[in-house]
Formats: sequence, structure tokens, C-alpha cells
Amino acid sequence: MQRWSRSQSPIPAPQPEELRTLQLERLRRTLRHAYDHVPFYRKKFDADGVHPDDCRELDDLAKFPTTSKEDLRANYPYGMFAVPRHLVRRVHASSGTTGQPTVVGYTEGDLSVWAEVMARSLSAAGVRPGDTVHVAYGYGLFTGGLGAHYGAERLGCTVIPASGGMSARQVRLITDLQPEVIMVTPSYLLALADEFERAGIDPRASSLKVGVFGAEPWTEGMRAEIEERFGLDAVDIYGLSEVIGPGVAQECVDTKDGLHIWEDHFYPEVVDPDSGRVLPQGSHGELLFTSLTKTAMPVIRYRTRDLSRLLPGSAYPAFRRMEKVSGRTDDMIILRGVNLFPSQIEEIVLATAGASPHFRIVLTSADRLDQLTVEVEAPAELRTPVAQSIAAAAKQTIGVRVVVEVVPPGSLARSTGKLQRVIDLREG
Ligand code: DLL
Repeated sequence: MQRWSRSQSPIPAPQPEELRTLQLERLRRTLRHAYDHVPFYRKKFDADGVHPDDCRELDDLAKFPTTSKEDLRANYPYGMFAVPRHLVRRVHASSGTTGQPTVVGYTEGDLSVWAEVMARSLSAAGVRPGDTVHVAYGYGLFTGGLGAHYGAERLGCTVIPASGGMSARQVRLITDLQPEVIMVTPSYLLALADEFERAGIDPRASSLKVGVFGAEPWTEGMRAEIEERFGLDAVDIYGLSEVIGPGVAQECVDTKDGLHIWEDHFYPEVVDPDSGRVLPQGSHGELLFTSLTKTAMPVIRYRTRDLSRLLPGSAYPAFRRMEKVSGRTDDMIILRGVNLFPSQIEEIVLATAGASPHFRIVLTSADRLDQLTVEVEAPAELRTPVAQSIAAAAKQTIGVRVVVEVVPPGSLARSTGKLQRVIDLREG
């Protein structure tokens, strides 16, 4: 198939000064739109003594108040919308498993921007018009399925709208329809790898060339595992419903060095999660995004709780990158005084010979002492070496004692969408 050359790809290449001018103009318009049409923002800006006119340069954004998930919950369902309801073409919602759900909305223009940034993301991932894209992100209130779907169509691809679940059918569809591209959570792709093997098909023999994985954190170790098992290029896609859905940032398949943020639509900042102070470029902290072009539900300095850092552009020089998300501010486990993230355990499990990449972290408390158990799959004959090696690595690299419970291959529940890695059974 004739591939597009980079110069014809739909990824814009503004000069950095040109981009900053555009961002400032869009930022000022967004602040004004939010202030004029969303009572929540007007009240908050007024309380902080700031006005949209105070934003004269991009750095002035730091003077404005941040927005949190709690603010969205408090204004459920439509309180954050900035347009009359008849102009809203679609809503999506978070699952609400951890509390009250939140609703997000899109005008026709917003949906078009979303398809555009998704098409760009796919292009950066190496996908080209004419390719067939198997979408196994869930369709429905979750933004993954429909977001991927319209982006792939916008790019000119053939879409297989498989959604999540029914793994045997997924394998059948991939085998019969021969897609070059799969879009799915990395944890569900691993479940599909097992399903391929159960069907007696080598995943490496599949038609898949590129996988666009996101919606949950995944490590470089996981990338290596996926690329090895499927013989494909695995790239990272990031996004969140509050900001638009998938397509906020995307890794380039040629460089695989972090995710380019489509900064002409989403303005990033990194702050100290405790003080909220803006940190200089390159520092680790919590990501914030301000939407620059959304109309139905603009977000100002939305606190994602995702931990990362900003890096200069590489494959697309104008667009800064965010490092792979290392965890969330609310993901951090404090185990007997030591702070750790599930991603650190993932790195260890994936580096352990004989252990399957499927694992869970179970937190319990016994005699008022917290205990972390890593439940991991391995064949019976490797039970002892796998357990010893994971426990030793945790002690050495993280500095904590963990219990390792090795279970037979295939016995841990598989996710069909976003994975719940940590089960917290601690009291209180
Ligand atoms: O997960 C949107 C999405 C769908 C992104 C498909 C990529 C692919 P939410 O359900 O609102 O939206 O969840 C957003 O998921 O704040 C992160 O914590 C996490 N997340 C999303 N992408 C990544 C990623 C979608 N690439 C939340 N790496 C975000 C790490 C991710 N975490």
C-alpha cells in the first residue's frame, strides 16, 4: 500500500512563535467564554479577583483558579456547560464507580475537533488512509470507542467497531478481517494475546502492525512485552473525558519518546500536586489542561491527577511532549511509610522470567500493619523462583517488603477495558 510521506500528513507544523500567538488568542477567548456562560467559573474568577482580561500572555494563566473532578461532580449533570442544551450534540460520562458520575458535552464543532485530533494521533502512530482499524475500546458512555472510531474514519480508514469483550470473537474478527491497526487498552490486548494462543494462533502471525494503546498507565516493560508477543509497534495515546477524550496527546511511532500534546487545542501545565504551584518545564508533577477550542464544556486548568513532566518537542518540534504517565496522585500507595506506584511493581513483574504479565496488587492490613501482596501468574514449577525474584526486586528497587502469591496461569481475572490493578482491602 502507498504510504503517505510525513510532509503530506495531516499534522500541522506551526513555527513555535506562531503557535504561541494562536494559543494566546484561543486562551483569551476560552476564558471569556467560560466566564460569560458558566456561573461556576464566573464565581470562582470573581472570588480570586481575576478577570479574563487579565490574561495578556500565556504565563498569566497561572493566576487563574484550577478546576477539579469535585467541581464537575458538584455541578452534575449540566452545570459546567457553556452553551444552550440544544447545541449539545453528544454527551459522554465517567463510569461513576468511585463516586457520582460526571458528564461531558460536545457541540458539533467540538466533535469535529475531536475527530481531527484523533486523526492526527493516528497519523503520528503511523496509521494511513486506507488502513483497517480494529477498535476494541468500549463503545458507549466511555470516550474510548467512539473517539477512536470517528478519528479513524476522519483519517480515511476502514473501522471495525468491535468494542470491548467477547475475546474469542475479537480474535476471529482480527483473523478474518485482517486489520493493520488495533486500538485497545494494553491490559485487554494481553488478554487477547492469551485468547489467540487458546485458539492455536500465534499472535505474531496476525495482520496487526500498529497498536494504539491508552486509557490506563502502562510501562516500557509492558511495551516490550506487547511488541514481542504481537510483533507490532506499540504506541501510547493519552486523553481524558473532561478535556475531550482520547487524542489529547500521542506518541510518534518513529521516536516512541513520549506523547506530543496537540497544544493548539489543549494547553498543558505541570504543577506541584500539593501546593498547586506551576513547575518549570522538565519537572515532574501533576498535569493540568486548559481547553483552547472547546465550546460546549470548556475546562480551565483542569487538574488531571496524572503524574508526568513536559519535554520539548521532538518528531513534531512545535508540540511539547509529556512523558509517559507514571501514575496518578490518587494511585500512590503508602506502604509502611514508603511511597510507591503500581507502575513500579509492573516493571518488576515484567522483568521477572517465568511470570505472566497479568498481576494484581492487593492491600490488606493485619495487626495494624499494611501489607502489599503481589498476585502473579506462573507455572507451578517456577513458583518459588518467581516469588523470590519479585520479592527481592521490590526490596532492592523500592525498599519495601512485599508478599508474593503465585497463582496458576489464567487464574487472575482479565480486564476487557480499563484495568483495576489495585484492590485495597485495608480497613478505614
Ligand atoms: O481514558 C480516554 C482515553 C480512551 C484515552 C482511550 C486513551 C485511549 P477517561 O475514562 O476520562 O478517559 O480516563 C482518563 O485515564 O486521567 C489517566 O489517568 C488515564 N489515562 C488515559 N490515557 C492514559 C495513558 C480516557 N496513555 C484517565 N497513560 C486519565 C496513562 C492514561 N494513563
